[in-house]
Amino acid sequence: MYDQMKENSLLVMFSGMEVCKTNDEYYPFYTSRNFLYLTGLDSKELALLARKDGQGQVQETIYLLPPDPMKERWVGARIKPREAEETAGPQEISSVSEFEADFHRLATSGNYQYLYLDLFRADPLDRDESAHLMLKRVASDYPFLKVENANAIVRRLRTIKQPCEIEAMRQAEKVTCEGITSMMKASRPGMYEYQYRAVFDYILGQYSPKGPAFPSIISAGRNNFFIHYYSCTGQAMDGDMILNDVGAWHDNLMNDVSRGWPCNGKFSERQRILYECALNTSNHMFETIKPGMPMKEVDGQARRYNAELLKDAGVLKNVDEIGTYMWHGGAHHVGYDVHDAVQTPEVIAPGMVFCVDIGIYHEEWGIGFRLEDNCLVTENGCENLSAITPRTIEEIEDTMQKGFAVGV
Ligand SMILES: [Mn+2]
Repeated sequence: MYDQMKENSLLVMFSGMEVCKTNDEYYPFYTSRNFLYLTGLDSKELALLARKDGQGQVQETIYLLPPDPMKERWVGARIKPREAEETAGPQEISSVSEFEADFHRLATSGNYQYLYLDLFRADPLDRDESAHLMLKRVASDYPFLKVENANAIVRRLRTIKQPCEIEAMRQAEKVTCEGITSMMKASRPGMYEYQYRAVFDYILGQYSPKGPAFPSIISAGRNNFFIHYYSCTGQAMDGDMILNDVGAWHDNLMNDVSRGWPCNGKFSERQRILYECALNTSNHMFETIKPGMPMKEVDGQARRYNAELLKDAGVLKNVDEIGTYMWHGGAHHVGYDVHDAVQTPEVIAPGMVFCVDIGIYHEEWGIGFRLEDNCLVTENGCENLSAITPRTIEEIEDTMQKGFAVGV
């Protein structure tokens, strides 16, 4: 991080504030992923202040919430300086009550020209985060500080996963696999989408109190034609495909896996035709992806290859009309976010992890599903991190015949 910052610069990162839901209730707090990435600290209202001098020397201070026995009695213990030191390893630990005075002293010292802030917004109308509020204060009180965007630097770092992050993702894959295979085993005509979701959540609950890594998409039949469907109210009828698009996490790293299966455990002829096209396309991509390949070719090649297979199968007349059946790409990076906040690379490199997502939606036949796996790019090729979750027709049908252990 710091070697990419200019000399004579300050960096301020915030962990974030709770957002009010109603009256005195707040939404579950979610620490800024970039703060978490840099510090490993998962708690509200913390700050990191780093300063880089003219010789490139860096000093870091972490600001923690001060001890407050009465508040802690209600909502649990706050992070203690010793814990922060073990996790984040900063040179100094202080209290958030000191942050303003410390920043003022550094900003007016004459030693610093630049201030790095994490200024991402997904939408121009999004509410101000702590960094945006700070930007306004800096513009009025310290106009001589030139503001730089720390977000761009952290995105570049997050593009390549570290070995410990890849290991955490492997652990998450095991949990997701168990969650999906349990849904397959529980599956039967008449089951409601929310019952499938309850099975998935039950399994994840055996491994962590945090639940799914992102809102699960689980649908049946024609609901599979809503790409991001969350209501989970529908019922699977005999002959319907089930679609899931779900993920678990481990140490804040997550995965994103989709499978499709017939709710009655047996692929129909038409389901088989379409599923084989998706599977063979996915297999082709895992044989093809390697360092040096342009990133946009992942979706591009998958589309062209699948179009040829669908044409050979007699489903598609003209390969140019593949958009009738393939409604989305799916080569998004995954990591600390399900759509990971990386700098989308031009070219694939070792250590990247992104989804290979082949979706086929045939409205006339009433069959829609996607096959989404997590691709880790290696030195010479790639590895399918989610290969353990049943993906061939035989594997899925065998898994479904094994029946289910949880009482639903
Ligand atoms: Mn997905």
